[in-house]
Amino acid sequence: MTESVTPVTFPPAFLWGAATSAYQIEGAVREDGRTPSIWDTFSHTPGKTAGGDTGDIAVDHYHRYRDDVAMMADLSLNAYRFSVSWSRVQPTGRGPAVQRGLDFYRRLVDELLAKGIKPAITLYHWDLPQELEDAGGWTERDTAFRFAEYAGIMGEALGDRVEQWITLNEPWCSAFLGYCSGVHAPGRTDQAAALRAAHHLNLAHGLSASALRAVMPARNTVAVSLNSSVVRTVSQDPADLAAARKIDDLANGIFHGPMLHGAYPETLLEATSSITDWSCVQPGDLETIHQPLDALGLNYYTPALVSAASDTDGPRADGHGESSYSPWPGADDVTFHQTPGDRTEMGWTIDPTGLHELIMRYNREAPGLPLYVTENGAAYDDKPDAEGRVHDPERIAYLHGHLSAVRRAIADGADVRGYYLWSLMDNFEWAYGYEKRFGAVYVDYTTLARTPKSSALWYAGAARTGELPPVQD
Ligand code: PNW
Repeated sequence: MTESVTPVTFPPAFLWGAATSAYQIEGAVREDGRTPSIWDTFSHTPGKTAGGDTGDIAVDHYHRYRDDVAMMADLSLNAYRFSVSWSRVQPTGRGPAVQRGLDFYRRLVDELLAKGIKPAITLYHWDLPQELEDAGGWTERDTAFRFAEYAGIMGEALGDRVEQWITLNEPWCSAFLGYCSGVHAPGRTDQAAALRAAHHLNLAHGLSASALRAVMPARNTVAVSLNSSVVRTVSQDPADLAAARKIDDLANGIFHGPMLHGAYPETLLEATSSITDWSCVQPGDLETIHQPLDALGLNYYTPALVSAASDTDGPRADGHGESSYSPWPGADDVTFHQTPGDRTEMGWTIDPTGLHELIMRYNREAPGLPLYVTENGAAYDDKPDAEGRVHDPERIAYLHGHLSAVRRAIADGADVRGYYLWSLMDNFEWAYGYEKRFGAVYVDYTTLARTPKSSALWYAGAARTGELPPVQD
């Protein structure tokens, strides 16, 4: 998998980070005033997650954060992206903040800063307070305003010490896996509701960006992390290109359209017109959403390959989990194909060229906007050997391939400022529970002991030197 023999060197200020999210690692779900989020409810609903796994304990980061930060420092990381559990801070999703909840994040941030690790906060990584879901969740316009209020609370509490802020993580997953295919919380299967949710997430982004800026020092940056699909076609046939356009609109344009250009793509509005009249878009919303961003976060795992013509009897190959409901409203005439090549444990094809393509695309779409890869990584079936060491050469090859693609994009003129490996350590992989291990650090789920895999040591070498260490095959 080594792509070149010359050293692959990165800019000196490059951020070498790792990422996590609150529900996937914290545990302590009933402590210090926290109330259930939609993921507590969902994971405790029989049949929703593999093995009935929940985030009740997860990897107990809430109690082990000090050791976890020390481990990051040992691995030479200079950046860490984590998310805040909204219902720890505002248990009902409204009203005054719970001090003990805020205190946890302040302690975590202070620990990071003391070790020279730059924190990046994601405000929403899918764990909506259950009370807000009971009031309609993201299908309800008011949720966007509640989110802005919460953003203001966080900005006020930590804006003096955290420079990098991310409003939403992968709003596509929240809207379409949560409200359309139902494989994620809250598990609803309603196409019109999902499109409404997408708009309200956009609105939440815009409102929260303003709320943050109103209370934070001007040097701080506000970004969003999109899962930004790379959509390819099996042929250049016009019908296949139209199919790709449809998926690109539903995956990307629906979010970056309003966020970067102040409008939904016309082709999206047309393709979904039999599902919704988009009356949820009220006067002024597009201006609110179209905020100047300070940076854009790209999460990338695998490309999509589509063609026209329905193949509704065949297995769906879009890698979005098991559901008889599609997460693509208005796209029943599109077929997803498996991209050829080696795959990770998720069944996701490994294709670093997709990451290069994606970065160059956003470099064109948003000229001058600094870019970060806010997630990239792979799940493998890792097991400790007799000495307790975990060898994961496949993950090293994956990281080497994708970091080389990032370096190529920088050489081609893209302003990529950092990379956050998903994930720092093995954790609760949503509907897949603890079955899928994305960590650079291995977690023993009996003892919760952490052991850096060989990929973590390899990545530490890159972070230390700013150069990718060689890959031994
Ligand atoms: C992202 N899909 O999730 C999330 O941001 C992480 O929390 C997660 O652990 C990681 O990627 C690995 O899955 C995704 O179906 C989940 O396209 C599903 C999809 C994409 C991203």
